[in-house]
Amino acid sequence: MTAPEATLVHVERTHYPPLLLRHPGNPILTRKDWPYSINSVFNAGATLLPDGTTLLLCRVEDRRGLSHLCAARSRNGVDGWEIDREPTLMPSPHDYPEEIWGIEDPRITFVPELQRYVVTYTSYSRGGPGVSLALTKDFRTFERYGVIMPPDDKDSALLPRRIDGYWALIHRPMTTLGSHMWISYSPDLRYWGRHRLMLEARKGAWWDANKIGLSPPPIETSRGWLVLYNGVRHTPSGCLYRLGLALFDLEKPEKCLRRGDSWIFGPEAPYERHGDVDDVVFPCGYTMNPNGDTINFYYGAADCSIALAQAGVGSLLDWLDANGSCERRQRAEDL
Ligand code: BMA
Repeated sequence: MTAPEATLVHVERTHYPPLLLRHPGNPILTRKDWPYSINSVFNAGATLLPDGTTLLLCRVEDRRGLSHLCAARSRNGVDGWEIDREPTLMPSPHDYPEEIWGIEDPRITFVPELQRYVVTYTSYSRGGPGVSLALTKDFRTFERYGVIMPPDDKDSALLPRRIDGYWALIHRPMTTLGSHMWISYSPDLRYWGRHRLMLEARKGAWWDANKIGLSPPPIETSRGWLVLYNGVRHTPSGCLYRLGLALFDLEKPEKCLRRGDSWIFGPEAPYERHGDVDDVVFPCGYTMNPNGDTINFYYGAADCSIALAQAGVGSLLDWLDANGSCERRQRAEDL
């Protein structure tokens, strides 16, 4: 006898206890919420402001297909969003020609030493996507540093403190080796060097075989930098974007301590499965609740809306202990 559908769904869920729990109000922001005409809103950077307000710096795609960034603020990080009436940060191709086709996918890092938020974002140039950087105190005015990593490069975020005296930037250049995560160092946020391969896309049938890239900025824990990354698998019907977990050494962040084998979150809900780009979950930001454990991940769903999922740092680390293994150390000739 065939089991009723509800039972099948239940059985499937018990086999894979979810680590990231979707908010019942998802998607929490869509184009219908916007005070001006847009095509879509997705892939938002996130941070907490000094008064506890959640700020999302959202990627907004206009009806030409070009993206800009727009800030949304909420007291509880879930609803009651106050959205800037006009774009907050527009591409400025006159001064920054690398932004000719828009700016996308911001990540926000608050840097105590600078008392500034550092925003890294994709600048879409004629040569492809590159990494740009801007500083802000209030998300109203920005000091642009321009492009800091030439194309093809994206999925970047700054660590919140210097490592051994140098700023550290994680990013995802596309090289003939593939689309892997790298880390680079700088004395001043402008000049970057000491490039190191950090985490590789796997090969063959793996869920993260074709491309990987940093999702939100790394989360500093007592055991290491906890990194949520997006992994892409090419399929005959398109790309599948899912999320994996890895842990890196606190003082040598290119050193991977553990990497999970399976993905921990993938497109399942209808708003993740169907949109302008089907089957995409793409977090660019997180905030930490006052309890110091619950993380709010803000993710773009199917390149159409913003959704929220929560997880505990402790449970993510426990999962890595049970399901992760030590990465093979990179050999110098890999570079
Ligand atoms: C990636 C990025 C994201 C996007 C995703 C799915 O390469 O460009 O901005 O959400 O593709 O289209």
